[in-house]
Amino acid sequence: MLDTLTSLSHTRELDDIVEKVVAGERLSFDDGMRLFQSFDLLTIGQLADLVNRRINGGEYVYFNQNRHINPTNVCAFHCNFCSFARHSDDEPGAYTWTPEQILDRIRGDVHPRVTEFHIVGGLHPQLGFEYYEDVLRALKREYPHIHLKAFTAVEIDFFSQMTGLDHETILRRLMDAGLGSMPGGGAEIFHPDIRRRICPEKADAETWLEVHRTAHRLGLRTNATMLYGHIERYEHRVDHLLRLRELQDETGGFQTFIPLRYHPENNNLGRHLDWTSAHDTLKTMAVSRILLDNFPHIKAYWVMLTPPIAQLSLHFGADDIDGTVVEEKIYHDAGATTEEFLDKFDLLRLIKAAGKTPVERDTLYNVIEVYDQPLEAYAPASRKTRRGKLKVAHIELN
Ligand code: V47
Repeated sequence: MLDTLTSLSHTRELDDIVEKVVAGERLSFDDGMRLFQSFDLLTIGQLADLVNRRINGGEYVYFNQNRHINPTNVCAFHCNFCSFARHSDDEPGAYTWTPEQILDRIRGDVHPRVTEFHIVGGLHPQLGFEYYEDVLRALKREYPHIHLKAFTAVEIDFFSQMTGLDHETILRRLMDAGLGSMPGGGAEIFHPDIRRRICPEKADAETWLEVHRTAHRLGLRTNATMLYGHIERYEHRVDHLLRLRELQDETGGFQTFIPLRYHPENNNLGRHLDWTSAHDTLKTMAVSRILLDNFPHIKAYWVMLTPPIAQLSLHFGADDIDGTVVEEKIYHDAGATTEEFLDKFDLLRLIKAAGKTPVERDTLYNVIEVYDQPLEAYAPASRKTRRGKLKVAHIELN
């Protein structure tokens, strides 16, 4: 394996790092910097693929049938990268749904195979913590079998400041209301030089990590993210990834890491910035997989990346593409042109056309179904011609 990888290495500049990864050695801060600084994308991709194979076998790619819910976009904080927030109920476009309005809104699309609600939103200055508990309770009452992955560490810290209760008490109360796990948002970039410029009011790195540490201690699994492609430099990305790796060594409670590509439209930061490149996106995915050697999964969130780049990411270390999503606001307010919903067949097709086997999972990665038959076996009638032929190129039918 070593010979193959080093002989395929294009520039040879990464040979010593290739040797370390092949030997299963952990990479240092400097190694991480050299990976980001290199343009030898194929070597980096191969290394990420090797790590993915080691951790996940490399054949399976996970997805779920989920629905995103953003209960309010009214937010007390002013993050410079955010296009979703409104700062008062009166601002044009501001909304807050009552728990009943949420139920009315989702009823039409929650079919029996949906296993997860992903719930994040604004930090509403007046609603009070009880509103957020009520949202969880209402969803759990109507859908007791659906897992609630809800509220970022930043939201948990905001609830704590609002009520004077500590993080543990807030988390326990939310668990009583139905909380099953936490998403990875709000991490942005941990380094204070960047954090104070992009989200000065947000919980700092230590607080974000402490909330996740507490959640892990209480038995909750959580995810982690990194917002990249704005004013941060490579050193800030490596610092961010290594802080996550350190906490994971301590608790083992993270499931998935999701690199989030910055979207520059309709926000303050975007007045000075354009979209980062596809090359940078694939490299960031791959370097994340290589450095986070203790994270079980790396997610290529298709809404944020576009389905074609999410598909390519499956050969650059990612083993998950998120789910059906249904309704998405945070990225679409910031310039995303992707769909908000892909159905199960779309996801199967995307994964199978990359030569991988789709696995439908629940939030905690319990396997629901392995789709190892040819794609045709899963096609609904709407995807076939009147003669019963599948409307995709024959070359995809693997
Ligand atoms: O925390 C906000 C980011 C996050 C922009 O855990 C932006 O499975 C890019 O965390 N450009 C929320 N990013 C989304 C999130 C997430 C998404 C999917 C799955 C999971 C998971 C978590 O979105 C925020 C912030 O980092 N964000 N604005 C923007 N303009």
